[in-house]
Amino acid sequence: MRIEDTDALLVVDVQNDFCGGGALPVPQGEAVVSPINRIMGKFDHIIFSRDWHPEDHCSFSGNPEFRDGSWPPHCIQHTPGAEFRGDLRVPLDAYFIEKGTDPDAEQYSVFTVPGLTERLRRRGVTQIVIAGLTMEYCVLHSALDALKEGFTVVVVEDAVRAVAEESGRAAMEQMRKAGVQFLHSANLT
Ligand code: VGL
Ligand code: ZN
Repeated sequence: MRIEDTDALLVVDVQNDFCGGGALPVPQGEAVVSPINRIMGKFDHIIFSRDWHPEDHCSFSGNPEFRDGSWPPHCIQHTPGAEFRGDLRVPLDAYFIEKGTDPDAEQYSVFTVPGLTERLRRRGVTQIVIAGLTMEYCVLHSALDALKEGFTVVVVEDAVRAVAEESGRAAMEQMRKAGVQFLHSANLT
């Protein structure tokens, strides 16, 4: 696929906590960095999201004073775990989104942050190319919402990783059925 100026690259949650040594490590999470760094320069529009939780976020488990969520505390605002993975290229003129900031809402999708669709439309973006973490949560929900917002969606198959193999495969199937196209980074030119 030839990348056009109507394409935007969405880099989802490539943060320390989702990589080796982090609080919620995804198997081979850090492996998404090199394909993302490689394709980034081809895009006119780049969006980076971060999972950016308050320390009492409803998705956290383990601390009885907290709620009973399903995740170990991760990506807490202003902690090293919430920073971008160090070897990820992050151009300063990109657009940055922080999600998961409401203590009472999960907010897996980047489209839960107001204004993103309008911002992209104003710049003539019609297609969103997604890479990052994690396949069955933030990538899945962002991809499905992007379709709902009227964008076409491509997922870079070698630049995403799942929390677990089986749920990752199911998410891929769900996205395919919804109309998401999967492409290898080598086929983006
Ligand atoms: C995510 C689990 C918990 C994600 C966020 O970014 O996909 N996964 N919070
Ligand atoms: Zn989270």
